[in-house]
Amino acid sequence: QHLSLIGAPTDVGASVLGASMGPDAMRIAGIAQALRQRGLDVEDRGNLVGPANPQQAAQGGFRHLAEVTAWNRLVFGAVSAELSAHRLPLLLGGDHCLAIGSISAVARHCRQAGKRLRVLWFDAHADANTPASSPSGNLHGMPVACLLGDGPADLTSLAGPPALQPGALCLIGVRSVDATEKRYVNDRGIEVYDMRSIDEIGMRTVMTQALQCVDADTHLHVSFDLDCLDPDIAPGVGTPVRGGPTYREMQLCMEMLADCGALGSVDIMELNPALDVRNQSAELAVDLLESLFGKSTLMRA
Ligand code: DIR
Ligand code: MN
Ligand code: MN
Ligand code: MN
Repeated sequence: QHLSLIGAPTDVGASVLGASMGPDAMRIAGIAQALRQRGLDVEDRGNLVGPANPQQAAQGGFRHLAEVTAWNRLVFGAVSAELSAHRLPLLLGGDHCLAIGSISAVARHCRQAGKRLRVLWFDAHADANTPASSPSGNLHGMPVACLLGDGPADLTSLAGPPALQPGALCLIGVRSVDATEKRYVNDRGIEVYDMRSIDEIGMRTVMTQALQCVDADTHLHVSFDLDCLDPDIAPGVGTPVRGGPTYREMQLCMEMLADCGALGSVDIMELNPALDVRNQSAELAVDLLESLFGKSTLMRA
């Protein structure tokens, strides 16, 4: 398997500064070497170069819309290029607004290749605000809505029509949802496994259900916001929320994703080295990615 690392060092969509250092922290944690040890052909494409963070207040419901658009166009181009070359793009964030560009590129690729798209969105948050509902104007709180077609045209139409139908999407690990997001997610019938469902039915059943529709013709995209994890094990994020999945739960989750054999693209987002403790969240991200790409303790039947 051929894999390309794409660094997107920006925090223009976030509330807290520092996610711009995420890609290099994952390199320091040995991401390329770890994945090569899995037998993958890994190319590190380096970091995209986009506009600086102007650190301005919201205008018309958004913060930094022009810069967020510029970054997402860069990500869209870089991810599209890897997919066209039959390489698996692994986007190193950077804040989660960049999933708009990444998943828009994947959606267009799937349309052209006649593949069904399944997106699993791992996050403490629903990321389903619209400009009208956002409490902050931060675009990292809006990518889910933008991908479903609700947001500024610059961001909803990167791939032409909206990237996602509600049925393609599944949110996992959610535990901090604004009242307006609750209604948005509910009205559209989006599949959600919040922390309560993980508690009640367990990660194994959650993943079995989330992957039920995945078949040989499916392109599986994993968009992983590191704040999905419990902050006790992943403190290096801008908006931590207590009560996330444990290390073992997320390992199981990654191993089940590897077993399904449909993985086509990945975002690993919101790592904030300025808030981390000795790069442990970056090292955890690398550890989980190893499992996502097939590392297991034993050979299994
Ligand atoms: C909040 C926080 N719902 C917002 N969202 C975050 O600003 O829209 N997403 N932190 O990762
Ligand atoms: Mn392909
Ligand atoms: Mn989040
Ligand atoms: Mn997010």
